[in-house]
Amino acid sequence: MNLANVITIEHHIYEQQRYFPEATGVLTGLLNDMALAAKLIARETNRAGLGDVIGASASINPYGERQQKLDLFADDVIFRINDKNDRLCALASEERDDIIELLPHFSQGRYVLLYDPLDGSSNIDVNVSVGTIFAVHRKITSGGSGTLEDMLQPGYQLVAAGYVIYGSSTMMVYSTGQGVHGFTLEPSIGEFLLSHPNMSIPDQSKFYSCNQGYERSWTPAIQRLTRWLQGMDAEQPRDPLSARYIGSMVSDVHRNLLHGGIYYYPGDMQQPQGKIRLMVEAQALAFIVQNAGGYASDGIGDVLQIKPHSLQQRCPLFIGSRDLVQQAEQFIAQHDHEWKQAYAPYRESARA
Ligand code: P6P
Repeated sequence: MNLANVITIEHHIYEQQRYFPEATGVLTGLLNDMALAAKLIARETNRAGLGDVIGASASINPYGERQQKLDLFADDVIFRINDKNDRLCALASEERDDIIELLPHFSQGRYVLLYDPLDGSSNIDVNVSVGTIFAVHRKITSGGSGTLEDMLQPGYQLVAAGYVIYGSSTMMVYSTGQGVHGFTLEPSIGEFLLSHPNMSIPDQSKFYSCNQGYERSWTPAIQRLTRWLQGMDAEQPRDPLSARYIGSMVSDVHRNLLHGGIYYYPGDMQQPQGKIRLMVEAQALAFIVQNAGGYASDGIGDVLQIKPHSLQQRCPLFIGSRDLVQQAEQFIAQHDHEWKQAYAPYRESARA
C-alpha cells in the first residue's frame, strides 16, 4: 500500500464540502454513515452462507416480491444508523410500503434518504454480487417532519447519490455532483480507500446487459436495439458488443461505467412501466452515471427529468454510454408507438 496515496472516504467526503459554501457538515455525516452501513452489510453478505441470514423471509415487499432475510437486515441497518440524528426528516426504502417517519425529536433534519437496501438479493444464495443504492434530496417543505412532497422530487434535484457493491471486493461509489468517486474496502483496517477517483465512462463501449429470456415479449424497438448491439442490424451496422447480465443491476451498471456499455430493463405491453423503481433505484444510478458522462433514459427521455408521482413508481431504464442510450430512444420513437401510448399513463398520472 502506497501510504502517500491513502485517501479514506471520510477524508474525501469532508474535502467535497468545499464545493458547498452553505455546507454545515450534515451531508458529510450522512454520507459517512452510509459508508458505515455498507461495512455492516458487507460483513453479513460476505458470510451469508455461514449465518442464518441466507434465504427468504416470510414477508413480501411493496412490489409483491418475497423479501430475503438479508434484505430486511440491510434495511434495518440503514434505518437504525439514520434514525437517531438530526440529518434527516424522513426516509423511504424499497422494502417498506410508505414513508419511514422518525421520532419527533429526530425528524427535523434537512434531507430525505431514499434507498434500496439490497438490490439483486435473490443472488445471495448463489454467491453473486449484490448492491445497495441510495439517494439524498433536500427537504423542500416548511413543516417539521418529512412529507411525500419532500420525497417526490425529480432526479435533477438530487443532492447526492451512491451505491455499494458487495462482490469480489466491497466498493462504495458516490457523487455530490462534483464527479463520481469509487472507494474499495480494505478489510484489514475497515476503511474505504479511494481506488477510482473521478470515474468517467469511456467513449468506446464493450458490453450490453439485458435479460434475453424476455425476448418473446420485447417490443419491436427493443428487438431492433438488441440486434443492433449484437452488430446484426443491416441498416445500422456496428461492431458487436459482448453480452453481460448479472441479475444485479448495480454490478451491471458499475461494469458498464468502467468499461462502457448499456444496461436496459425495458417495459413491454404486459408491464409498460417495467420493473425498476424510479425513486429508490433509477434516480440514484442515473445521477451517478450522468455525473460520469453517461446518460439514463426511460426510453422517452432523461430519467432525472421525470416528475415522480408515487414512491412505488416504476420506469423502464436504459443506462450507460450516452450514444447507446440515445440510440435506444431513437428506435423507440421510430418503432414503439403502441408501447408509448401504454406507458404514458404511468409516466404522467398517479398510477404506480
Ligand atoms: P430479472 C434485481 O431484482 C433487479 O431489480 C436488478 O438488480 C436486476 O438487474 C433485475 O432486477 C433482474 O430482474 O427480471 O432479469 O430477473
